[in-house]
Amino acid sequence: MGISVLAKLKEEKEKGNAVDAGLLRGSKTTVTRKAVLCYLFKGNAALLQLKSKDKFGAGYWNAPGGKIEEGESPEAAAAREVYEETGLAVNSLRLHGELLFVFEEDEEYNQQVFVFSSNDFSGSEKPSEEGILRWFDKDKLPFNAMWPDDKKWLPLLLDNKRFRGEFYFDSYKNKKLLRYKLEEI
Ligand code: 6OG
Repeated sequence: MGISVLAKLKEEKEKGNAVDAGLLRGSKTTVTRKAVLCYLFKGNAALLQLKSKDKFGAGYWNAPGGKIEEGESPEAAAAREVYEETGLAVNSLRLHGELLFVFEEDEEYNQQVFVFSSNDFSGSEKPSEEGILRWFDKDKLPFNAMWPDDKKWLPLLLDNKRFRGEFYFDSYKNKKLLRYKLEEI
């Protein structure tokens, strides 16, 4: 690795844009996007959203979430996104872990995602333009219509565990999961 690349990575890291990618043996992956996901649970049900056309992950069921804004904490972003996308106000959140998603052919989509859950919220849900909402039985989640990484780590979240993971896809268009690393913490 040339010195200029190292210098650039150091600069990125100082700006908070580079994250350790252990699967690539200590190399750094530049991540400019930081986002959150927040699973809401009511008894045995989980609230998912069918991402609308033109949204990131369109056609997939996913938890409410989205990008962290400048100067915002992951917790604040999770509460804001849940409110904007569901109309529900979360009173408390549990942080389960951090996931790194890498799209090898589309670096601009690489993102670090903080994953939360909550069973402590109020209000009544209403959909947004991000997508329609539906409560699913925790044991009947629509994994065939969800991001391919979800079936790897979501069982840990459902088990109330904490974890860290890295998932490598070919491209945003293909969404083929090439390899991954996942550990409980
Ligand atoms: P917006 O661009 O919509 O934020 N996200 C993923 N979620 C899952 N389950 N799997 C992935 O594997 C994901 N990559 C990103 C994080 C993007 C939203 O999509 C989530 C954010 O909630 C690749 O603002």
